[in-house]
Amino acid sequence: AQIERSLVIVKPDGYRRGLTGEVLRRIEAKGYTLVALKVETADKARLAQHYAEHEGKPFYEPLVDFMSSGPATFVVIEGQDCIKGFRSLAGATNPTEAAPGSIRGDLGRDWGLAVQQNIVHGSDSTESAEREIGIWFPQG
Ligand code: YYY
Ligand code: MG
Repeated sequence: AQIERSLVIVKPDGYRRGLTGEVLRRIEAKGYTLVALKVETADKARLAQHYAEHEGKPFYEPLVDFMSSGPATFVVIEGQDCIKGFRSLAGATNPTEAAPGSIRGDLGRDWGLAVQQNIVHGSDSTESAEREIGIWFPQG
């Protein structure tokens, strides 16, 4: 257990649906701190870096198209074990399967699209968090 930072993204679907405040509220209610925050339409070059592990998978192209489709909110959060803790707040990747009580379980659904529009991203390890924070907040 240690104080960590994680990169959270409120994805374009969350932004369009007006759920940014609701996601930030849950992060703060959990006791994590907001360290940095910006609203930006992601460019595909940075998204390619961010999602490098998924390159070549069937959902990769629709994922990058979706993620660059409009503004998203990029947030660095901090707290004890916040990487695992935020993944728990977010719920399972597929919003239909995500447990009620989680962000994806309470607020997400299957829209019949080529990619899961599941409202949030959260880093999955300390290595990913460091790498992803460097991509979206290169100035530190
Ligand atoms: O970390 P997490 O976001 O929960 O899932 P990943 O397996 O890293 O996939 C990234 C992103 O890709 C996911 O949030 C939605 C989309 N996706 C998809 O549309 N269909 C899949 N079968 C797997 C992932
Ligand atoms: Mg992931």
